[in-house]
Amino acid sequence: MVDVDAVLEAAGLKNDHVREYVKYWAGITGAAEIEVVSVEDDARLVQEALAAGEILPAGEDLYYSRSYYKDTARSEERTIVATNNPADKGVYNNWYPAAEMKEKLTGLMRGASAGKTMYVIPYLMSPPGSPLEKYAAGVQLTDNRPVVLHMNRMARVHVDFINNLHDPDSFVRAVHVTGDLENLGQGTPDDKRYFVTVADERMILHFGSSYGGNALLGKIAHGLRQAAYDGWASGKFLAEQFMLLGIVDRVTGKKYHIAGGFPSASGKTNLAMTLSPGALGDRYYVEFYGDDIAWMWVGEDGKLYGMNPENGVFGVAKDTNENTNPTAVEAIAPGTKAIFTNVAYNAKTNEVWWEGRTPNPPADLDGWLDWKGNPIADRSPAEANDPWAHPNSRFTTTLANVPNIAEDYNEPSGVPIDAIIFGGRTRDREPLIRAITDLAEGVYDGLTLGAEATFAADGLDGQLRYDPMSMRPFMSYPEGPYAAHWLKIIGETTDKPIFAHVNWFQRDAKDGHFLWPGYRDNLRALLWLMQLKSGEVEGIESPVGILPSKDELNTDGLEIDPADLDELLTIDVDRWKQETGFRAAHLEQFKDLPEAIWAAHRRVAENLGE
Ligand code: GTP
Ligand code: SPV
Ligand code: MN
Repeated sequence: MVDVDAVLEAAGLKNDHVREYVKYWAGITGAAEIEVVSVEDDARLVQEALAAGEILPAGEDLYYSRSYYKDTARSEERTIVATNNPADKGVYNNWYPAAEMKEKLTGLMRGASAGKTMYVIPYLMSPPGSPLEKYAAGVQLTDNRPVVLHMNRMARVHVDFINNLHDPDSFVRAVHVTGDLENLGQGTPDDKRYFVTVADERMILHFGSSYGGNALLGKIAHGLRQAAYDGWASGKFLAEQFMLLGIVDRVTGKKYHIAGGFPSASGKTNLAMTLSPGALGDRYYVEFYGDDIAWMWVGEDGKLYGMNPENGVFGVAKDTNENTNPTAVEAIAPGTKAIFTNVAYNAKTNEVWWEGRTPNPPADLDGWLDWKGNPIADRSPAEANDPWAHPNSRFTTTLANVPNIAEDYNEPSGVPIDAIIFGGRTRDREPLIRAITDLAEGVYDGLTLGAEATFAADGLDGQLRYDPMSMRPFMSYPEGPYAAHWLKIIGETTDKPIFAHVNWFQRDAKDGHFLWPGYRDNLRALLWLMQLKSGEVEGIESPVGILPSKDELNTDGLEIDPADLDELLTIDVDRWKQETGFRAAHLEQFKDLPEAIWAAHRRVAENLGE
């Protein structure tokens, strides 16, 4: 048994509550060694991981990692929120009693790190000094070195963050045990993976994965599930799966900030990293704050403030290239210490590749391995069309590497939020943008956000898979109180953000092409929204919000078929009436939904002539 006290003392870890916590779980997991990590240790840990073959070189200060082939994405079915209060059960949070889950996870973790090093990662999910700092401190324990390397990039990692806590007992206890990945029965009735947030005890227990949100516990387990619960329990803030960006107008000198929720893999990273379309580039400049999580609170001046609790980007690799996302390409260039996971790798040249990186895959197959590590050159004809990279393969890089990172991204004050936008993948009905000025109607719109039903989700034609506020997989408390908490927080502002629903994914009914070019041109819709808010344009009232008139939308240099633009800026009332019925059924699932939300629903239905 390791002398935990001696190791923690030598590492300068002074917090007695942290010491007790580490000792307890070191005992349960049976780890052979304990090591406290600060970000300064990264270079050494990288060398150790390279020497052990856990990561591979991928160019100058770039690294490649591969996860077990049955462990390549966040698992929604195995994710649980547990508390001591059965009233915390919601429709989406997969609630279980805390005592049952703690016992279950303790059993699974017992002895499961035997022979391994348990890394102690003190972290902060906020800029130091933030008004929400007390909700941001955590200590992750993990028996997996590549997970440590990812945490060093995604969170602020330093022993000082938990030595100097205002309340030394107020930190999230986040235990990650990898488990025997080859024997966990992933996807079978005997699945042994459990990803549990014991929200009212601020404890996270994840067993059975080394990938992404399952293993980097600062990110969605703490940054979203735990923080959303804390924000509600304290009545002080919102924690949402939102991107956060700034728009600088070089002519007027004004700066706007927009936060927005799009379901996973629906364009948050791309929007937050976007550059202005060429013709507008002299005037407008987009600044990156965050691409996956925003915490929002009301400032003393009555404005809504927001900040990105993360310190890095865990971005979808697929289709990332110089045209779609040049900023991302720069953020993962040689020298950035970025880590690529589950993309294709060339063992001879150390290059990486993924679908959409270049129009065609490398012609010379020599040395190329697919994401599972199998040589591409040895593929059978039946495998010839399999992707080289996993569709959910990702890159990990720190915020400081993003070329358009906002100068003030690390400021504890956060930034005032002018607008909150929602957007999903919707092939019809949803126009390019519709603005909503009423608070309850804005919250109602977020609660009815959805993305198209795919082959995986059974649904009626035209019906969405609803993903309220893009939080469906991260919801930690019931939906009725969630809506009430939104109304309360934004209701406390004296300078309200404007709401809007955006859709970059509308398609032509006949040939299926995207009506809107998307990517950089998305800025045009956001600029109109800022002009509407400041009264520079009026827009056109529709039953479901205010739409831009064709003259108001800045189309300088935009290449679009005028008929497509017409369609993007009109409302299909019949489809909307059908949607209203689906929405009522969706909202009826939620207990204690505030009357203000139902009233908003009825107003929209009446506007449509229902
Ligand atoms: P998570 O990290 O999973 O939460 O996802 P995200 O919302 O950050 O998604 P991301 O920005 O990585 O986008 C996912 C996919 O959407 C990528 O394949 C993009 O190429 C595609 N995409 C993003 N923006 C647009 C757009 O404006 N138009 C079109 N057609 N596709 C887009
Ligand atoms: C998502 O799935 O929405 C992500 C990736 O952002 S993960 O961190 O794995 O949840
Ligand atoms: Mn996400």
